[in-house]
Amino acid sequence: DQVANLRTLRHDFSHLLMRHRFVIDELLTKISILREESEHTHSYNPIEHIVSRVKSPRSLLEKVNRRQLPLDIDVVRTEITDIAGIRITCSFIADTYHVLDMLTSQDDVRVVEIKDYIANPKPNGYKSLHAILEVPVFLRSGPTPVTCEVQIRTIAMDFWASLEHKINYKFAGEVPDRLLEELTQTAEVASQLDRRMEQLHAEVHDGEPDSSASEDFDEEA
Ligand code: 0O2
Repeated sequence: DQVANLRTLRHDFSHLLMRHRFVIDELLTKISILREESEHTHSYNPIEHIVSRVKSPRSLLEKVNRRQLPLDIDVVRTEITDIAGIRITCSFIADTYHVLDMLTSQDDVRVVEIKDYIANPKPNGYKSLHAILEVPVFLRSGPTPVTCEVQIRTIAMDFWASLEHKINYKFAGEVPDRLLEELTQTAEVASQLDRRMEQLHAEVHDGEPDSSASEDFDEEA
């Protein structure tokens, strides 16, 4: 009986992960349409690159344990909203808000939550726009809403966040104070860079289409 229960649980969890792969596919299609249409209409591509991941079973279980949730598929599905994750990197701050707007104004996209860490950075200096979106995935049983965490940030924010993540990992969360301080200062330098690059861009391209867009390299999602 216990073995049968375990099998069902395992089957349900792998189905859950599969649904989250599907929601990523749905959202990547939407993002790629927006990107191509922007390029076609405005000769401007607001997106630099996109990466996506589905949480590994191990890190999902770790999070379930950390949050002290029961191993119940419905609880996990509703409580853990970042099983699917997409990270979009843009050149400029204005682009991050623009991309978020374009995505969230679509009829079949429901906004569960938005956290604006660009306007309100975390104390360590972390900046990014986070949106928990719910999108229908069309399964054999019919449309099924599935959530995905979309993080949108500039190249400078992404550079900072990936280094900070590596440093945290290296020190297993116990980062020496001196490094923490240095990191918070570099976050400010990254913000200055963003502001200055945006000003420079506005000065050079004031109202004029970006003709370099068509020369971009292809990127992988
Ligand atoms: P991974 O491996 O990237 O998925 P929760 O999602 O419940 O754990 P919270 O605070 O409600 O936590 O969510 P929040 O603030 O929206 O942040 C979730 C994700 O944002 C993290 O996912 C990171 O990807 C990123 N993030 C948030 N804060 C920081 C930060 O200070 N530095 C860096 N580098 N990234 C951050 P995970 O699950 O932690 O990791």
